[in-house]
Amino acid sequence: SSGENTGRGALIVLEGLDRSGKSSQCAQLASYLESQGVAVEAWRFPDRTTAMGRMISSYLSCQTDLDAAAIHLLFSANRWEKCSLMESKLKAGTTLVIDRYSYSGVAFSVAKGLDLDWCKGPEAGLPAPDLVFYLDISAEVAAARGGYGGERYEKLEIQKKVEKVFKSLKDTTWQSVDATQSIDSIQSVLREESVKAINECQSGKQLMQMWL
Ligand code: Z5A
Ligand code: MG
Repeated sequence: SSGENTGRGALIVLEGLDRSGKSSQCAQLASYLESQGVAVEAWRFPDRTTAMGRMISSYLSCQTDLDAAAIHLLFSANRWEKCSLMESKLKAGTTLVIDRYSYSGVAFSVAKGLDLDWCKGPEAGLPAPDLVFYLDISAEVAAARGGYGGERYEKLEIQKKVEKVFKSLKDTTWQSVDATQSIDSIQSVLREESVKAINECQSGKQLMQMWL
């Protein structure tokens, strides 16, 4: 063999309020990176396809009710059940672009009244993102975008509280992007910054752990 180490993939997360544009941006970013020859997969949390994911989905669509602490732990467990796969993909050189992560987990539960440190606890030790794009939009402007569906948190009052918590979680991995710009303008920022992050990971930047 050449003895070359091709380096690991980057963990890139998109966060933001409902209707901030995360899903649209994730899909476009992943296909752009792929077109550039990057090994990449687009993921999302909650992953509604697992047994735990189906319980979460039933809760979000208001078909079942759950204690706030119980649903918090389910969202977290839904990330933990994908943890070893996440790590092995990253180690094998695949970049992951993930729609929502631990920040959403904490933001929604704290908005419902749970304690911040308690909420962070079960997230600690998950792979930490190398880069978080926070798609910044006010709850009011987001609400005006086609209106909300019928899921549990799709209400202005809740979204306003979530926005406040999100902003308190900002750390050094975060890049806030003005999400009221055009889809294309936002996408070009995401592309440029993602390529930088991927190069850093390729050249040996260590994978960190969440909130430890
Ligand atoms: N949740 C939680 O409590 N705990 C957790 O740990 C996790 C999640 C992971 C489901 O999430 C709920 O679970 C969520 C948080 C909670 N509840 N809430 N709120 P989800 O990810 O499944 O939610 P979603 O419904 O798929 O995504 P979204 O947040 O509603 O939307 P988005 O992905 O941010 O936006 P989008 O679908 O890309 O775009 C929305 C619309 O805006 C669409 O019509 C676009 O065409 C339009 N759009 C997008 N960008 C623009 C720009 N730049 N300009 C104009 N219009 C735009
Ligand atoms: Mg979405």
